[in-house]
Amino acid sequence: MASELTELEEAIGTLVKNYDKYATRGFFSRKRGISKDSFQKMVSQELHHALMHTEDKQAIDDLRQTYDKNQDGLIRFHEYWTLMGSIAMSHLSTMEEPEKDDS
Ligand SMILES: [Ca+2]
Repeated sequence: MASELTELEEAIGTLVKNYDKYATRGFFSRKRGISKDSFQKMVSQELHHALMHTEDKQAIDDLRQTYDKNQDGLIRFHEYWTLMGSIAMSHLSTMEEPEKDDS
């Protein structure tokens, strides 16, 4: 019997599957990445709780351009991963309690 994945392994798999859902086809394609239209769709459908202004196409495009580091018009996997890291970071900051002032 195969062992079940841990919660963390499941979460990583979810992030990878989400990328695959919105990226252009062909794993080894040099053009593999999330296009402008797909990025709009992904943000409005998958990240509307985590991000603000997800109905604002210009705001989403500004976000896309911020993470499209090599400016090739596609969000590549490493650029997507950086975006997910930023969202995770803001998630972490909401989980951490403010430091108590003992004075
Ligand atoms: Ca890019």
